[in-house]
Amino acid sequence: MTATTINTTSQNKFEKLKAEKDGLSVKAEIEKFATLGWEAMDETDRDHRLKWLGVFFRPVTPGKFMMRLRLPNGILNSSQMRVLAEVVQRYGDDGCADITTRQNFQLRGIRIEDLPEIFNRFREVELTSVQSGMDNVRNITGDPIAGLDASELYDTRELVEQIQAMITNNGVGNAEFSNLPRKFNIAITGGRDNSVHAEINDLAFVPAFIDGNFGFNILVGGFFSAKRCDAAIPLNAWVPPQDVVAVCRAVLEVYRDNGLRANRQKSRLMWLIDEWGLERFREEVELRLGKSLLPGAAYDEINWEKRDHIGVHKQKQSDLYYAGLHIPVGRLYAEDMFEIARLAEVYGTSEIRLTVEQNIVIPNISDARLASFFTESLLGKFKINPEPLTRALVSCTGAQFCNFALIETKNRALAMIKALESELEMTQPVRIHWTGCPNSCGQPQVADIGLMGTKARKNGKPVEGVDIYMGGKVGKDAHLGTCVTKGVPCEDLQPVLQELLVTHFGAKPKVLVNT
Ligand code: SRM
Ligand code: SF4
Repeated sequence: MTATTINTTSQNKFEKLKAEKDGLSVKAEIEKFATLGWEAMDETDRDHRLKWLGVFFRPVTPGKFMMRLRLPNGILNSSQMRVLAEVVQRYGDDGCADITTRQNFQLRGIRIEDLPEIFNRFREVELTSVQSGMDNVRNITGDPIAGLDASELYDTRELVEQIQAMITNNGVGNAEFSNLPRKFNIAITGGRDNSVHAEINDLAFVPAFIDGNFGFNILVGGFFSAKRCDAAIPLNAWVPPQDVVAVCRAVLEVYRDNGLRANRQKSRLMWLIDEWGLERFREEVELRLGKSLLPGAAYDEINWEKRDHIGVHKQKQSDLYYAGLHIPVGRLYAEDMFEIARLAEVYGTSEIRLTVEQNIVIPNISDARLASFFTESLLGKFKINPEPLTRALVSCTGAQFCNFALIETKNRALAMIKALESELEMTQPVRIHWTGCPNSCGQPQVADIGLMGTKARKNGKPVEGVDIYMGGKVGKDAHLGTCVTKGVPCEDLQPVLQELLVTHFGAKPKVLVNT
């Protein structure tokens, strides 16, 4: 079955809108939409199909759209960063950018009348936002220090580029993969610390050797949704690097043509694997691939604790360093982005990388330039040695821009960390992840302490609250955390977190000295 002959007999609202008109077809209508304006255009095009171009209508801020890019392996250059900065700059206070939990950028404040020009600017610097939302493959993640890391087993950059090129037809859009049953996440890691959270992707490749040959063990079916969360499971298959793109294609074809489409709550890949069993799923992938997959290696090479890439670290190239700058909850404004672009040019090789912890890495800073780099005022705002709790803070978008949100997240997360750090002496970073609703974009299940927005009650009245998750383990032996406490009102959260940090993470109350 090809993409154009998908069986859409039992159709929900989303299957219907896709069957009526492929999401990618709005690409040809951008000039028309820009002239019509957001209020006059067709609502289905505006609220749904535009997401195939990475343009998201925001019901919370109508008329001010969000744009989600695609940055394979989280890498961009300073010219691209400047273009993104110029795009958000024109929207004044409405314009900003967020680094996402998939090593990616989202831009805010976008006006529909500016889309033709924005897409032109993107084309000039080879940026694309195509197929980054709705039933498409999301940004493909890879090691943020690929090619820099002396201990890496494989440099993931080229493979990630190739997978994106295959899926998006080199960034222009590919109707072959524009009608999946649901979203789909791919990650690939060649390092030893699983810096991409492989276990929470629908399809992931982790380093493993067979008879001394390098390749990847394949994991499948990892996902979070409001209804169900599962870590990916081994497919019991191993591929050499040169087969990774073909395996991605084969898995996507199997999922596209057989994934469950009637109930969107059950449309992610794991539900198909449940229905078929892993053996049949593997056989169907082999059929599409046109050859057998080798059995998976007995163990993979993920045997390090996860690094966060903050701070200045030696690269494998002699006399070169990379600097990881902490970006509080991933939020950047135009002036920050111009400055980051400048630093990357002055001290590095114009390259900028993003991490799944919503931070930035500037690679290739020479030994001789380090002393001068340390004097840059931007490092006062985006620190290379932040406080332990701040250092590991992650937050999803939340109520400021997301209509699914049950609570405000980013500002609350920052205020809470500040309050906790004023009360506690920490000896180690503790990964606290905030997510505004059960969709789990902020990945609370991978955190030491995960906070998921919910409606709680206090004194008989509804208030903003969180469910608390604990036990998420990343890197070696990664596994998901679980909910330990439900419905804590946000206004009562600080002492609860304080207690958890003291009891489980060695925090000590600060001795306050009267002056
Ligand atoms: Fe997400 C939907 C933001 C990573 C699971 N996610 C949304 C929407 C598009 C909802 C909406 O239309 O408002 C959010 C956009 C809000 C906004 O204005 O920013 C949104 N998701 C995000 C981001 C920006 C969170 C962040 O602050 O970093 C991340 C963008 C990643 C990217 O660059 O593509 C983001 N979302 C994730 C992740 C984490 C990951 O991929 O590692 C997950 C859990 C993993 C997974 O998908 O299996 C995630 N987002 C969801 C879901 C639940 C999916 C499901 O199967 O039910 C939804 C709801 C949906 O798709 O229907 C969702
Ligand atoms: Fe929005 Fe919920 Fe995702 Fe946060 S977790 S960005 S609130 S959908």
